[in-house]
Amino acid sequence: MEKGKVLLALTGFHPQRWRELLAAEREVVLEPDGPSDPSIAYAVVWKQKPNLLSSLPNLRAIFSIGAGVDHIFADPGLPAVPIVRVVADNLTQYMTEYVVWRVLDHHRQGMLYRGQQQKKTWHEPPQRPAGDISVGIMGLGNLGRAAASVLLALGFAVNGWSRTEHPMQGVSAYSGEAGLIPFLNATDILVVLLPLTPRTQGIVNYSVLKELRRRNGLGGAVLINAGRGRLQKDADILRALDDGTLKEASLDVFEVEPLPKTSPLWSHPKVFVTPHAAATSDPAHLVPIMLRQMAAFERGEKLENVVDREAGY
Ligand code: NDP
Ligand code: OXD
Repeated sequence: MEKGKVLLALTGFHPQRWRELLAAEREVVLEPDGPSDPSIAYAVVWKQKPNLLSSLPNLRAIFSIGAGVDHIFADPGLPAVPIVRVVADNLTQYMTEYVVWRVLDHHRQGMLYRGQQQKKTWHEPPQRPAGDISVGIMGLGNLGRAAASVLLALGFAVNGWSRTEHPMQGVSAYSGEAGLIPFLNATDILVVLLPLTPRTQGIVNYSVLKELRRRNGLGGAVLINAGRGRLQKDADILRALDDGTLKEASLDVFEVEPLPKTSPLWSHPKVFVTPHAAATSDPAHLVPIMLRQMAAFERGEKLENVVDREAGY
């Protein structure tokens, strides 16, 4: 197969570094030469413009620059070519760091101590062992499993929830709709690492949060969402924080991003906000993986990490 040209179509990311790195091996353009440009073989995208890819006659594959692909499926004119998502050690490592950082901060009462420091209060609250706390990972996929193994090594009890059954040593695994309530009932700290699909949209709502266990040590249930903002209902999280259903939350993603300045989440004393920064897409690590895949595809090999269109992730 002939060496194909790359269309780089990024919204919200500066293309320069991606372009330079892709250009080491490929011809790269930022716009097709007309709506049915025959020269484009691959599209490397983040939130591509709707219908941009729909009539490219020789498009072979679409590469997401992130692990999530909801931004690609948002396009009503998506052509029927394989969609490849990011699975990369360095992105997985970033996400593991974020999850472990936030779990430890809630477990070791970081919010309480930051408040005490502001008031110059010298007070030591009771401490609990990690083994008293169950961390429930909603979305026990590539990122969820990596975080789970580090949390297990730290001594936390770990539960996982996935669409299909996935046993993992040391993790109490739940799956499907039937597994959701038992999973929540056994979870003190809920970590959301689901993809956004029609089945998961809005799943982090008040009635789900109400099912969390609030038994051991933490003094309430905790939510950590690093999956996607539209998995959650921001208003339900606020309600849950204000009536004690939730003790605290760490949110990296929001229904609307950037989080509007008017959102009460910004200044809520029980909320820790990061700007969709849990695991960044670093072109220096991700472009070589894409280039390797394109070259392998042209040698007749199969693409890896191809999205299941039916499942939507
Ligand atoms: P994976 O596809 O490897 O894992 C997804 C997991 O979610 C799987 O366990 C899957 O189940 C489960 N799942 C999907 N749909 C359902 C459902 N309806 N019910 C129950 N479980 C479900 O994805 P990754 O781990 O690589 O990434 C997860 C998400 O993290 C991405 O889609 C993205 O949205 C988000 N992300 C956020 C970043 C950030 O910076 N905030 C950075 C990177 C990713 P099963 O195992 O059965 O397939
Ligand atoms: C991703 C992201 O999906 O950064 O990789 O959100």
